[in-house]
Amino acid sequence: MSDTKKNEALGKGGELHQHAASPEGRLTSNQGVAVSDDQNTLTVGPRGPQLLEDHLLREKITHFDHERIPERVVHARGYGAHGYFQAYESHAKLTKADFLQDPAVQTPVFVRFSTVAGSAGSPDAARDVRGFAVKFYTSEGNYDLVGNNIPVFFIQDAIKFPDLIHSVKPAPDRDFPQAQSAHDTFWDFVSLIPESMHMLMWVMSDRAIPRSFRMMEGFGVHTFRMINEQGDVTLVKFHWRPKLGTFSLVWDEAVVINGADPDFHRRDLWNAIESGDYPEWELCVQAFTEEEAAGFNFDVLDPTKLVPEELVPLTPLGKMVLNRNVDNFFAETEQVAFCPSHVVPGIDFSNDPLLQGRLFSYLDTQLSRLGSPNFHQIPINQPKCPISNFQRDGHMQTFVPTGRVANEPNTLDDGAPRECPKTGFSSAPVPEAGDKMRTRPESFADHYTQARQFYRSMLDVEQEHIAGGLAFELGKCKELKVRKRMLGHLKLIDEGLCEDVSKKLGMVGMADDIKPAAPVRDSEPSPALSQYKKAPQTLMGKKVGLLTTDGVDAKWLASLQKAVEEEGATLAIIAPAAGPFADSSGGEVTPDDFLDGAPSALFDCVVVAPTADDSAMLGKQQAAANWLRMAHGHLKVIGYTKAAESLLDDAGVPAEAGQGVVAVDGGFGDFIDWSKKHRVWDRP
Ligand code: HDD
Repeated sequence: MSDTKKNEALGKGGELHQHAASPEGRLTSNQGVAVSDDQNTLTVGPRGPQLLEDHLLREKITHFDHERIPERVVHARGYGAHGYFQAYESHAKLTKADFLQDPAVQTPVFVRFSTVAGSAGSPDAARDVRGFAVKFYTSEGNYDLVGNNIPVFFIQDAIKFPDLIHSVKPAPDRDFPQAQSAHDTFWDFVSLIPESMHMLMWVMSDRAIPRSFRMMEGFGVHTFRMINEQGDVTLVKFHWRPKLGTFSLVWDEAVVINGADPDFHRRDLWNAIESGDYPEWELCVQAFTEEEAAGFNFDVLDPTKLVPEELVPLTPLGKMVLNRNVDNFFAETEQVAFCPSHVVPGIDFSNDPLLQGRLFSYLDTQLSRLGSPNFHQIPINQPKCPISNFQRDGHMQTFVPTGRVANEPNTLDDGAPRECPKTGFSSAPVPEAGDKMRTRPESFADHYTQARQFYRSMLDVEQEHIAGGLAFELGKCKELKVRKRMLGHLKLIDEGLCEDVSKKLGMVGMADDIKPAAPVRDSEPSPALSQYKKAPQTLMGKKVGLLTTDGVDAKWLASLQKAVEEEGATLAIIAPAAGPFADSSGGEVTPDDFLDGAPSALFDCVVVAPTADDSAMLGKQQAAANWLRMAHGHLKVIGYTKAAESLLDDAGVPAEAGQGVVAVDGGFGDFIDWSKKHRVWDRP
């Protein structure tokens, strides 16, 4: 029997690997032997030494000792979920890829979001790029779109990747700082490679501190090829657009969240899926021809450049919905193995030198991380279509191929798999010729024009955040030469930006004089690059924090709950203490959290509604006053009841309706309208 038949016989999608629980609920060893006592080791007498013969102890402890596998060398901290992708219509004109043909077909997907620099236990809200990796289990095999939430990258050639990552990871001598680029080695390195300037603008912007995985865009970064049935080739850039819009934290809020809830992003995703509020993204492409690309004033093979949407608009292909949390984090999220080289017929690579290097790196890393060339047999990695070939053996082989033939071609086994020249994967027949060389194309030399375009396309507040991010990070660099070099680059990007950061660092006029390799050009701003210019006014998917106390008006509470839910948001009730309390009608209210455990940083907007007595009492407590002050400082919309006025006074928070601090006794309309703006950006 071939591998295929064997797999079909045993079931697919991993079912064959699920170990059956014993019907009687028996606890067994790994050999299936029932265990009579799992509390006590085998000893000589009640107080005597343990016996080596205790095979149950040895099996259990040995397995435990080997539970960990190497964490990912980058993107170690991540969180995944299952779902499906569905095309809106047939995209046969663009590609023959089967999962993009039939709008009736739902293709299963597994998605893993991640941070890049931190180790597996690092906090979620670190300032960092976010990974956005999608595995499509298509009928023609697995397709992995391994992208980020930022459309460009730091480097142009994969040979620099180990240097980049070594520079951002904790310094090898002292092993800190963790999950941060705010240190000398990183800024020393990037300031020596001007190609990183565009990406640095993105990483210092709000994009690097997303509010939620659900509110993040995703990008394939590189230019890829799509090939249709007729063999026509189109160049494409992939985009994921979140249904909820793209939103971010502010830096000070992120710092608080990292302490209060290091699992902020994974908890948010898990909760949303558990409650049936399924996150959704639209997959789009920018599609263009080789001829069009030749006319752009940047090279589409350069991964430090993006194609402005004003130049090539997005074509929506379909939607992705995440609707199932994993059953087991290790088995699924930790063992999932993405490789940009996993493509299906109809999708192909370009010569982007960063992509070409990635095609090698990922397969290689899975071998060290998962320990075997059979990692595709792990249920989360198994295609949901038949696998049939003559690759054999290796560590942890779990398939049981039968028959005497393991070579192709052969005439001995009729059931043996054969090539499919017409339908199998084939590369776009692109002519290539040239001398062997180690060089960087001239067309990759302009490192500042798109960095400038990005910065100048931002709203004032977004520009302030970029300057703030840069000042924070460079301020952590102890080497003045590194700061000066970076200021020199900033001067080339935008003189105003350089001045802002120089002032914050107390280093005005100290920027190095840097000569760009190619002239820096002014381009039209691209409004599509600004997160908040295009942000939808919505509360969908957001979280409203209510600070209230014993005796809260039951009717009022129910109507707040209703108003929040009608907007697709959730209400979290925060009380001075963690235990249940009574509302005005004597009904029991169980708070979701309590003051000491849930700073207002965890919510998108807040309402304060203590009873009059409690308002006075809370006003004297630092925790309550801070809760409000912090919400105000983080530019959040604050709703308050009449009884809360003294608390606002005590906290020093002015009750100014024009500044998004609104009364909610008479209804929630104003509060909801303000909250939909996400933040009160012009609050002093
Ligand atoms: Fe990478 C993981 C995304 C450049 C080498 N990368 C990894 C993951 C994402 C990306 C999302 C996590 C996948 C998961 O959740 O398991 N990487 C990118 C993007 C890049 C990029 C968008 C540039 C456009 N990466 C890149 C280069 C190299 C690597 C240039 C090496 C030459 N990346 C890796 C890796 C990782 C990885 C070492 C670590 C764990 C893994 O692959 O499975 O091979």
